[in-house]
Amino acid sequence: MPANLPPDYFVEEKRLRQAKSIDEKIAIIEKMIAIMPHHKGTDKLLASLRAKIAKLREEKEKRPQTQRKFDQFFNIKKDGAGQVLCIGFPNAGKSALISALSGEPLEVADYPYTTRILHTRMMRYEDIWIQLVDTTAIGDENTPMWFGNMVKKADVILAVLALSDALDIEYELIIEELKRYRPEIVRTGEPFITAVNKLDLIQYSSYLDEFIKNRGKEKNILPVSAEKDVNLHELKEMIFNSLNIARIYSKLPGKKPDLELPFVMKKGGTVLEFAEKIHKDFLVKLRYAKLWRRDSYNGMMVSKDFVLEDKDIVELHI
Ligand SMILES: Nc1nc2c(ncn2[C@@H]2O[C@H](COP(=O)(O)OP(=O)(O)OP(=O)(O)O)[C@@H](O)[C@H]2O)c(=O)[nH]1
Ligand SMILES: [Mg+2]
Repeated sequence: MPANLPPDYFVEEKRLRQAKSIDEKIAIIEKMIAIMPHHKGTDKLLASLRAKIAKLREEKEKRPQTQRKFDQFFNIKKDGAGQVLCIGFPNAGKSALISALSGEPLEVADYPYTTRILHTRMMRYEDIWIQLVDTTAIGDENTPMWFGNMVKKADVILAVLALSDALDIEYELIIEELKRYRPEIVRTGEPFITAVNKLDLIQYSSYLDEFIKNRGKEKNILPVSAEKDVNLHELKEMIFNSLNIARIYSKLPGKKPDLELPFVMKKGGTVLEFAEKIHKDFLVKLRYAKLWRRDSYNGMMVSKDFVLEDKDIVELHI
């Protein structure tokens, strides 16, 4: 028996093909079921439409878990004083470098595309922790899953290049990729660092000299060796400076300051912004603060809009 479907049905069918969300799809199929004539000739069609709805509902149930898995693998939540996204071509030594900086091992191997998902390690810098994110190499099939999103939100981007005769061209390619999501990346003041790893491969020294000569002025460029532990402390310092943060220590009247656990804020923040971090009530109650700063302030009274610097000690008064 022919189904004799009305034109409306086909309109909905077309809409279904263009629908994006699961809810939208279910609503359209329900409408199709309502529109279609119900008789023996449409039994099969009806059954298949109902099966489609059931499948979509099932998919919807599963979604949150899938989303969680995706986030866990490719969309890393920030932690610590800032997030450093480490990017580069296969075998550059991203994982080796992050392992060395954090003291927590990651899988390192001499074949390309060893790292298949994003991993995080916490790096200690003086009295704070900084989050380092190890990534899948540029060119890995998983890289499009995280690249744009993570590049946009990173507090610092750390490009890792292996010392080789392709240094200059690889640097160019990385900049091109980054510019798609952070067009300002080549500007000074943007949090961007280039680590030229495998400094120990001395057969390529001349390429490094040339690279530094041509690019040295552009950005924070630092030759390092993850394996031989060269310039890793300098790299940590560069990362900290690029984060552009200030550590502020709070002090209670009549007590010693708490030098164990600094509050971390963006550089250029005021006394009031610091107070607000401690408790939102301070926003209205704060009257003034006293400040200790090496070599200059020694418990001097400062106003709410006073700009704080790294390692300031602050006593809030309400
Ligand atoms: N000579 C030398 N080799 C290094 C250095 N750092 C890493 N390697 C070696 O380079 C190879 C690749 O290191 P990985 O850390 O796995 O590189 P990756 O950038 O994470 O690579 P993918 O995960 O594939 O993108 C390994 O064989 C490391 O032992 C270094 O400073 N000097
Ligand atoms: Mg790796």
